[in-house]
Amino acid sequence: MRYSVFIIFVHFCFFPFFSQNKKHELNSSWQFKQADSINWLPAKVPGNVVLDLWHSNQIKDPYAADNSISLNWVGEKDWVYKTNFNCEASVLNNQHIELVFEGLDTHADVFLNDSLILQTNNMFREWNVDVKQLLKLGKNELRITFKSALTYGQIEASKLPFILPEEERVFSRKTQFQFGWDFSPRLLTCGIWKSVSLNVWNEIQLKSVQYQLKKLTDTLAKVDFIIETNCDKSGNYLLKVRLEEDKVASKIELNKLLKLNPKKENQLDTFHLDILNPNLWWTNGLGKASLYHVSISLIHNTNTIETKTLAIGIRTLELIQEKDSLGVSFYFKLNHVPVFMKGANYVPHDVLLRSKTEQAYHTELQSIKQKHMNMLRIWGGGFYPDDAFYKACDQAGILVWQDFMFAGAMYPGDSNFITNVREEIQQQILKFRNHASLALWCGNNEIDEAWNNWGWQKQFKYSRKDSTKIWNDYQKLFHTEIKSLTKKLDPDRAYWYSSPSIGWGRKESLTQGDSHYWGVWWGMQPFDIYEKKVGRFMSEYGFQSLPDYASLKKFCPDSQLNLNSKTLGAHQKHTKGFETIQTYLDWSYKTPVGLKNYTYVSQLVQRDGMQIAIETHRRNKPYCMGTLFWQLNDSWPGITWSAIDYYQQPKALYYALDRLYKTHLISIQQTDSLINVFVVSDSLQHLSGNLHISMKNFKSETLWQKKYLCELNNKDVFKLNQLKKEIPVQDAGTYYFKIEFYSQEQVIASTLYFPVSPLNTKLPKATLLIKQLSQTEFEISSDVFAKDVYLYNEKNAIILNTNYFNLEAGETKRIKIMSKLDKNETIELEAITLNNL
Ligand code: BMA
Repeated sequence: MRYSVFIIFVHFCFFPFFSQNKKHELNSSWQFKQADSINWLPAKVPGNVVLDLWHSNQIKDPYAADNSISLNWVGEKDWVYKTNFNCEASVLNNQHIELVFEGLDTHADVFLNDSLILQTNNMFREWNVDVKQLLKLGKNELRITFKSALTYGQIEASKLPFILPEEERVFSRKTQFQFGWDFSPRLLTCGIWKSVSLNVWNEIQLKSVQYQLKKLTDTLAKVDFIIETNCDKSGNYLLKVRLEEDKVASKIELNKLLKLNPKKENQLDTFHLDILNPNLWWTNGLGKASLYHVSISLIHNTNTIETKTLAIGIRTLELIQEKDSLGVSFYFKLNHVPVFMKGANYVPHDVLLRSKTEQAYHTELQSIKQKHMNMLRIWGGGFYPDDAFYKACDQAGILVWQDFMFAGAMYPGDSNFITNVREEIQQQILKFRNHASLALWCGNNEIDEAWNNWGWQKQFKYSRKDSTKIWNDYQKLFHTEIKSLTKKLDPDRAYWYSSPSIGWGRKESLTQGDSHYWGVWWGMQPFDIYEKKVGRFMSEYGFQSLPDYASLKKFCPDSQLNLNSKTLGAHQKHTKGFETIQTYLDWSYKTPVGLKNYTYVSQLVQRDGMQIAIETHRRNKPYCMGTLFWQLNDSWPGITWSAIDYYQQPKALYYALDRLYKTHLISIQQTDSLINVFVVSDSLQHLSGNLHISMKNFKSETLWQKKYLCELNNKDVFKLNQLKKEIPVQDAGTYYFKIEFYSQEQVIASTLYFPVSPLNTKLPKATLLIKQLSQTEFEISSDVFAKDVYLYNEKNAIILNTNYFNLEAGETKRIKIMSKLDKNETIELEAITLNNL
């Protein structure tokens, strides 16, 4: 008896065959210091040096006041992080022990018990070191030195015979916008920005699973799972694949015997599966984003060694670029249906890389879904999103245009740099390629355009030889290396070299490829130029506004709440930002008194501009098949092009998306003699109904009205020309049109249209009545037509179901507070309307 107990003990301690593969996090007890200091301070991992300095009271809140501008020194220094951790026999006895860094920012030397085990140079890569031989039973020390990315950049730049544009940032594979951008401050972090762990395994490891759709008919989806294993020991293993659909009881379970050979790295096995009558994954607005949940387990005898789970969406997606009479098309076909893309550009959620929870991504994507979007573009100057972002997009039916992280600069082409990038790209492809929401890989943001149009050749006085070398390096990276990696590892996904492919100053930018139109803002052209500059796929255009006033108060001391203050100056990163806002504001509005009112009007200006762009792009389908405004969100509390500010407060533009991106849109365009009414439909269904047009004065009395039959075919644009001379003559500043599209007694779409700009609209003073119905519900009405009613509470930032709306005389509108309130919290609403400014 005694003997057998001993045998079992030995077996478990020294031959832990087929035990579960495990991950032990090493995120606790970290300390940090400046390299030449002796004072260690507590550090948080994942995190970075700026956050740690702030939390240790060494620097002031970098988001507040003008504190960020005095933090340059942080990026100039070297920093050290260390932790001690205990290693127990249960860890040490595993055959493979790997130290895994999910993200190190950026130039790091890693020491385990004083041995240099790793040198890193890319914050977008995961690093994995075999530490079995170096780990000790009991106490171990992990120490990481981070060298300044600025110093690194200087050294690398000095090795080249020419200057690369943006040379301080291009040598470091580090998030580029931290070096300073026009929507975000210069704030250079370093540190352990993602989780650290010890991963242990024995005999066999499930390395990756790749999902591939092989064939799709109405009744059958043939899918493959390509399973990659690492194996030390020959043997028979069981692979169990389980697939179940979201909220549907039926499931498929399949087992497969794997015969694996020892020491055969990265063995691939393919698993075929037939799914009968599959439910397809559709984008928001076209159908359900059906997902199948797959779990793949590796089993030996009855022990589960490792399990991987993924959610797959069954769909086909093609990027169609075909020559036509006007140029070359650029649109996506989802399950063989051309889809008009409606969305925005997504910038990093935080310049200080603070982590974001799965729940926060989910809430964000559900809100985006409610705004009828179906695509986001992840901009190439930031960082790759978390897997949780992609999961939330899969669930919400939002496609993702994924840039690789290169923006507005020329990058080196030496073999070390290329090898480093190759590894980064490979890791990102493997990480995201199974997601239904991933639409396209894009090489970079605005590099092709910059090289051809931004005057660098002159500015940097390149010789012919230098110029050829820089351009060849560009082509090597984006036209050869990255392209071939995407083709090899993710063959069914489209690859697009650069967004945009042609700069906005050139006419071809409007006849082919995707287009960034910056004639508005950068070119100072009026908003109605958008009506003329329509490309095949508008992937960037935008206009700035100030954040919500309650948000301004969060980072700006009261004494600084004016446009000329140091604080607001420090939060406006565009050199002519305030001037540009003012110029456009002057074209349509009176400059209001006080910052609160200015904030409000700046948001109306932004919304008006984006409205012209979005409506024009949608009216022009199928010539134009996508509109993504710049930019959805913010990386810090700045004065930027965003639709939602850093504190998650929606701006007027975000609320306006309820109408602008809705499946059916009514849009008006005036000529000298006509009022053209368009009804745009993105629906797959035919719809017939009536279009009611009425002309009303500001007491909301009807001056004229007419009804028209309207037949909307599948994804159609219906156009009606209304002669102006049929309409009673009136001073154009005294009335508005109300247009509604009714089908089966329901209002499918509606809009209000003002024949002249707000500056010339003679709005009467309005008396608004706000009645509180419950803690979160209100009713609001007005004695006369009230334009752009903005409801707010200065002390509490709140989100409402609707805001910046119009109220007709006598109309009562129900308003709901959507933000979470404490049980006994009472919020009073105040209102601004354009009538009373
Ligand atoms: C776009 C982007 C960014 C920039 C924005 C606003 O083109 O690609 O580089 O922040 O313009 O200027």
